[in-house]
Amino acid sequence: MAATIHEQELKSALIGLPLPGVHFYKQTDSTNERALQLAASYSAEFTLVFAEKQSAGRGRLGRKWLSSAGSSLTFSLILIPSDKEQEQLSMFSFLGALSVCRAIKTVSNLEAQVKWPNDVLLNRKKTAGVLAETSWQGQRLSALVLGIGINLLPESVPPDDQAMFPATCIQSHCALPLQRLAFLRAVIAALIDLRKGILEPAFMQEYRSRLAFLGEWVFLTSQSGEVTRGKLTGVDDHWQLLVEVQGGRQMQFPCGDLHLRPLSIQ
Ligand code: BT5
Repeated sequence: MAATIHEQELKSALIGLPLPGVHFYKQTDSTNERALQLAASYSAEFTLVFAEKQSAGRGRLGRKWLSSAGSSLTFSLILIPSDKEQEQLSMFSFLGALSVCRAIKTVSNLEAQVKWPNDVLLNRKKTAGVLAETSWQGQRLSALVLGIGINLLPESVPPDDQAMFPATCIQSHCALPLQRLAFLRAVIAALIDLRKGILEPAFMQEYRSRLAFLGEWVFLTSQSGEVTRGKLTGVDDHWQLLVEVQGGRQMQFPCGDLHLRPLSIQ
């Protein structure tokens, strides 16, 4: 039986990180929901909302995120994008995914990849997901909530029939036993560091270097069910996915309501 975390352990594990507030829930519906509620009245960058258990964890487009107390990590951070950053809010989802990749490298020396736009993969299977949601005061963006769900230990991996893409957990790929709080700290530390350079070319470069399925044939399925098939060739300077379709034509896809799947994974 995986050990659950208590509030004091969480706070002790994060000492020294510049977090203005740490909100712990033994159980809640969704840390994104709690963080959005918090942000509606008060927002300070890097406020953390952590839950040991979520009863209504959510993914993008109303999908569900499944997690398991004691073996997953589910948390949200409040971020305050600058005016310039607000021009490209999708960068923040990439920030979440890259932070998990960096933490995986730090803690286990494994090279994770990102399935565009923001799923973290190990050995071509999903081990973490990111959900960015915004909080508005009238026309003004007051905060962005970055929710991250990580499958750390084997109990966190959902059954095959509940995951639309093959799933895995980090522990399955490394021999050393993983500590959940140490891993959480590594993700948040990476995020704080990467956040500083989010508008710099190096940030995009790091994202590109982790892009999964590069050069492979992929399917892109839109919300309406429209399917595009082509070869994934990269990400352009506006964070759009580049896919070469039949006849050599290059198509661009903005970060949005698309589902990507390589032809090799049916
Ligand atoms: C995501 O959505 O991957 C974003 C997940 C974000 C979860 C965090 S947990 C903390 C915070 N609070 C929340 O309520 N949410 C955030 P998406 O790309 O739409 O993927 C969702 C799909 O992944 C589901 O429809 C399932 O098929 C699959 N899935 C669900 N749970 C999974 C898991 N633990 N591991 C792998 N795949 C999963």
